[in-house]
Amino acid sequence: MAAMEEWAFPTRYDQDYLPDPDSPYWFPVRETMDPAERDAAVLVRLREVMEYAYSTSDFYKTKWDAAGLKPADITSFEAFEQVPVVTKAEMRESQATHPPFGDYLCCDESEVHHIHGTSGTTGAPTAFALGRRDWEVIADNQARILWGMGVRPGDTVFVAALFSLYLGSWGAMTAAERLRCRVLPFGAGAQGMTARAVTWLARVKPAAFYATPSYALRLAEVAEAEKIDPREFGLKVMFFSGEPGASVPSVRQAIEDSFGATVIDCGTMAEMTPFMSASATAGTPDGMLLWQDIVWHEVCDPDSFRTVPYGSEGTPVYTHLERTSQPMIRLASNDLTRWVMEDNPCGRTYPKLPEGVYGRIDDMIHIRGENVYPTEVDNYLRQVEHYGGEHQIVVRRTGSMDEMIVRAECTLPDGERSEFERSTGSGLQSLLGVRVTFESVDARSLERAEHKSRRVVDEREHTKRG
Ligand code: 8LH
Repeated sequence: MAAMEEWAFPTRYDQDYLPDPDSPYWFPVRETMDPAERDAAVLVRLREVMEYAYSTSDFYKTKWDAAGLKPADITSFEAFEQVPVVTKAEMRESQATHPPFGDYLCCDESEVHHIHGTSGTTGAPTAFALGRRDWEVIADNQARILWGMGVRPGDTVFVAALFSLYLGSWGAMTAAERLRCRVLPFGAGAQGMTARAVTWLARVKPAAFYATPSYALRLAEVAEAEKIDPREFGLKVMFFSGEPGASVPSVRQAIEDSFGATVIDCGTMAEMTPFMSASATAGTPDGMLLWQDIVWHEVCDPDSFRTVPYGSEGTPVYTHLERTSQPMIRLASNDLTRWVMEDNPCGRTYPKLPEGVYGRIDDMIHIRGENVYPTEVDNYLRQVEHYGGEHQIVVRRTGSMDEMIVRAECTLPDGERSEFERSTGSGLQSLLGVRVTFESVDARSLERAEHKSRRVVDEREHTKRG
């Protein structure tokens, strides 16, 4: 086995490197090596990252001292699985007592190059500090993943996501710049911007496009309303992150049909930037591969945080292998997925999430003993004839009973919807195994997402979040 390319910690990549233009891989060795050999190298790296975090942050030192473990103890993955997970609540607490970045900032504040954060709509915001060297490494990591998606130097990359605190847009932009692409940082969210995006896409005809899946569907609707066929944009690759969608079969199909481009799912969490470390490739376009030499991804039992066997479902737990500013070591995602290890058509020897990330544990609707994933409703409705493209799920308690109301748009006139309502309602009920009150509303009457969609309104007191 040849040596792993640029495998050193702290990482510094050659900023002029580009792969052989005919190679599907950026780093052929790291991407296609025997997974057992890669895992052995990762285990050494995990110890190095832990040594670094232990010696540079009170947060990790206190946490691991309390758990009675030292970085030097991490001589096996079984030992690593004993490392307590980091939660978002702990980070919020750390930032409250050590503003603004918390005591898990492992570099000097003068090294901080970008500050991003959570929107703070559901509580105190969290700040993400990204070091100067980390930013460069992130760009390199994600340029490598874009290469895997089939994006090439000289391609125009249209970034249609919020340019603000959100890291998705910036991460896509810096990666495309490193790949020597032309970036069009269009953004999203301002009034009238979607119609302008249609004009720009039709004029510039970019090769690649980045957004949330909901936003791509919204864009297709706006284009169609303006009598422009989104296929005329000539897009080759559309890559998505931020929410489930690109791996939800009917959503993926709707995007592919509208735009005629390859749909790629990617994305972990903003804290985990390079967030594209879970990503499909041009040769393995379905699901997401876990690029284990960039970020160590575990799929774990949500109670014990021990990894579950391949083939099983669990919650992703992430560890940075190359970050030095705010390295996350066993960050609990609270999401749900299933992982497998099989031969990937693209030749990369990474594990895979065949159905992507289905959703967040706390977005799953628990109703009368059943668990309902909002994505199941989305996937079903998109296959129904006369569905108008948007819906809402309301869960409320009436007396002692929980009730689920699905309100979906319908393209038929008001007087002609009884069969649509009857068959869609009963179809949903048998799919989900719970009673559903189904209502239709006019097409285009529900709000469209400019960013991530929020379709569930849970009015029950006991599930309300702070
Ligand atoms: C996803 C996915 C996906 C994210 N499939 N669910 O966009 C990537 C980063 C920048 C991001 O969105 O970070 P943020 O705002 O911290 O949100 C992370 C959550 O978003 C994550 O825990 C998931 O619930 C969701 N998510 N990408 C399904 N491809």
